[in-house]
Amino acid sequence: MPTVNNSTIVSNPNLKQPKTIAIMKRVLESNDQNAIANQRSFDERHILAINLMSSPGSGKTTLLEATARKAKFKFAVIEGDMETNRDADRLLKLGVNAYQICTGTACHLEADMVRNAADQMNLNGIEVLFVENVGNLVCPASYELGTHLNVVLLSTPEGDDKVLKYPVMFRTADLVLITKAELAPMFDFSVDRVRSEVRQLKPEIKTVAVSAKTGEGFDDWLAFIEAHLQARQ
Ligand SMILES: Nc1nc2c(ncn2[C@@H]2O[C@H](COP(=O)(O)OP(=O)(O)OP(=O)(O)O)[C@@H](O)[C@H]2O)c(=O)[nH]1
Ligand SMILES: [Mg+2]
Repeated sequence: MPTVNNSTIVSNPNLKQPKTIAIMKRVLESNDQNAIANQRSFDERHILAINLMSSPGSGKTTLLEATARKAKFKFAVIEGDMETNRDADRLLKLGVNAYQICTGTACHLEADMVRNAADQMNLNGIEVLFVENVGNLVCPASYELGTHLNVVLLSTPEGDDKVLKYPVMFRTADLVLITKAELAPMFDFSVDRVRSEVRQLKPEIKTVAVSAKTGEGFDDWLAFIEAHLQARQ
């Protein structure tokens, strides 16, 4: 087994077979076509679509709950989880127009799932459509959904070393939200380290620290969305 820096790399020979590579390429190409169609449909309806991605439990749904309490713009949510309607139910309870996708075994959303969900929803008057992806810091980064913006969350209990360990995900980001910011001292989490590593990957990405408990950072989070809404008018 090959090793790098004394660590063992687990290699699956099947993934390197030309046939497997060709199938993956076709899946991604077909997904890209669906994503382009989604974006055209969002544009026609003047909807700003935002893909929220992060590890499980880093605070995506909590961010949306807090956004529902503070935002002036009208938004709807497509929720992606492997099982249960729990996240959509949390938002429906607050009066948010939310629709749950259960992916079964898939660890990410794909563009056709988002299209089917959007077709089931009444999006009249909606200005922003959030898509909460399945909790996973790896796979969702490879599947375009047709959203206009990617927001990647990193919560303080996960540790401040994650940006360069999961660069594919963080490179897709238009905004990085450091969530559970009030817990940073408890987890020796350095916001400065994350900011600097995000800049190292992609200098133009903005990083905002937020806390759903204290309200820290929410003005900046809402201002980010408002600025994109205005830019599209
Ligand atoms: N202390 C603290 N806890 C938070 C904050 N935001 C979220 N949490 C907690 O973190 C836990 C997970 O939050 P969720 O919003 O469900 O996380 P998620 O990213 O939607 O999780 P999945 O949908 O399973 O991927 C909950 O117990 C929240 O109460 C925060 O700002 N501070
Ligand atoms: Mg959630």
